[in-house]
Amino acid sequence: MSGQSAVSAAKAALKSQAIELPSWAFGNSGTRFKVFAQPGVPRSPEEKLADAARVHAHTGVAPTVALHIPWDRVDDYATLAAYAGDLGLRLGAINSNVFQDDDYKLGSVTHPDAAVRRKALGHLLECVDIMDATGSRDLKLWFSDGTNYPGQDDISARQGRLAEALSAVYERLGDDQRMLLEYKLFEPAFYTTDVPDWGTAYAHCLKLGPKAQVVVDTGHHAPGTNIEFIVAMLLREGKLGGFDFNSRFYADDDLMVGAADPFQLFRIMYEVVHGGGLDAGIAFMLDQCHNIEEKIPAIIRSVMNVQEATAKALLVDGDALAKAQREGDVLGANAVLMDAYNTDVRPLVAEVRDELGADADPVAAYRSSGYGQKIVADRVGGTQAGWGA
Ligand code: AOS
Ligand code: ZN
Ligand code: ZN
Repeated sequence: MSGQSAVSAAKAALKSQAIELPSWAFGNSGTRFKVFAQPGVPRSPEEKLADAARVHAHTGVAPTVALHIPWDRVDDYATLAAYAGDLGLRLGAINSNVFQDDDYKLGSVTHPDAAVRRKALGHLLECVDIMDATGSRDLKLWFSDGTNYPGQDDISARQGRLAEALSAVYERLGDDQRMLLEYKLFEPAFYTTDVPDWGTAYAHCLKLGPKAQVVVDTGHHAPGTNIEFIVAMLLREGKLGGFDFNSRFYADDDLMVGAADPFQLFRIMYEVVHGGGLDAGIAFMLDQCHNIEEKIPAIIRSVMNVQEATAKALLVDGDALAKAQREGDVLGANAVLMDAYNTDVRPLVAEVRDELGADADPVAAYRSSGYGQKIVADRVGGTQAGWGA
């Protein structure tokens, strides 16, 4: 492809990319040491959607919002979906929560007590009811289930209990719905985690069928893990359902995607682009918490980081790379990738946003919009929604 047509193709692909925002990123969050409350944060799911609409207005590529149940519980989900529609948004993945209840101390769907397992399954099925009302395609499942001590429970039996619950949820899914199974190395369980890695998630999804796919949360791996390899493998097998993007320095830090390691994000997006994943229905979700930084501009920055990494991945000269690889030109092949990574794509993505009717400089546009001051003035009183609220 000539330079000019490569740029046009990249622009077209960037215009159709959709990055999903997590409702909880707009609320207060923190660590187990302290939640630093910020003025102006949303007090309701509707206000979270209003903030998300600002992010979409400025970036042009963030049209969907993931909900977390019960943090975003409302009486009528169809009304909430209609409200999202009025704001120019759609409701995205429904995230279940079987980790914030005293009953789940020893697990949820893998708990040794069948009554607790039934309660957890009831919640997961309720989440599918909510998907029916919101028109959401994806149910995102993350389980905190695991054990802290050797001998605490039967590792294999827990896998059986997990499979049983997943299969009941799978049976309940509609034709156009999917379940996305998220893995995480550890935490809150420290000895065993029931879905600790992509292999475990993949094995369950493979048995379940085509509507079950794996979610790669970029913060859920051991240091040094080659995440792009996992992405390439899952994509080859048709089992990459989505991403929870964020950055980690140490554990599940949930920092802004592309902040800690933009090169890793580029390598991941290169595998997505190369494997045909931009048009494969993959959900490009953020899963972040903005504990000390201002939330809306941080989310705008995160969307831009994903977009810039995607742009660089799209600019990799595939023909030159394939030729260098065929010829065993190790340095040449590496140089092709590095040339794309080292390209300043900021003018390109600014043009894309401009052509989408968004803002060339979204953070500056947000700052000059006065929205930040308005929500601080308007949102006084009431209980501010937050992580875990
Ligand atoms: C937890 O570590 C996971 O990343 C989940 O995606 C979780 O549901 C989300 O982070 C909201 O807390
Ligand atoms: Zn996640
Ligand atoms: Zn996480």
